[in-house]
Amino acid sequence: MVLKAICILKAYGPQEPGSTPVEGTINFTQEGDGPVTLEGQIAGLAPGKHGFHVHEFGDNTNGCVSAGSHFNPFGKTHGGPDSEVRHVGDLGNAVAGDDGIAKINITDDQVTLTGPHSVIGRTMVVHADPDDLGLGGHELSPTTGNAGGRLACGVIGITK
Ligand SMILES: [Cu+2]
Ligand SMILES: [Zn+2]
Repeated sequence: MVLKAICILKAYGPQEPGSTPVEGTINFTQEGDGPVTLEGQIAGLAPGKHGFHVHEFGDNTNGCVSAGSHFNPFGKTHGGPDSEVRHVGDLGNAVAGDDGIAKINITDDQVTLTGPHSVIGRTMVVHADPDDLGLGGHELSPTTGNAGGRLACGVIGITK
């Protein structure tokens, strides 16, 4: 069985006048209990790396802030997508080109759309700064990768 989900990322709160709003679409696909594929793009970013994670809650009451921390059902330390020790939600960085567009093409074997640790109903967040994958030596490296503010986010929902 193929499971599918979609996330529409939007910016909340006041935007800088004249700036392009950060927005994006990510499509999730999973066959059986295999790895999840994320495909899509995010526009309106500054060129370079932007932390990209699944956060715990699908709650946008206070914009992206109420999404809580990185989704971490196993109580691990923050890492990168290829780290042995990582949060389930740690997908590393979205990398924007000079046009401000980050193309997303990720295959991940910890994110899942099924079972008790499904990411459906949780929030994807794209950040202002690079995720240091836990290696930056900043006090926030072991929890957030020191990825800075939350530029845009969206709840992961079931689609056909
Ligand atoms: Cu995040
Ligand atoms: Zn994390």
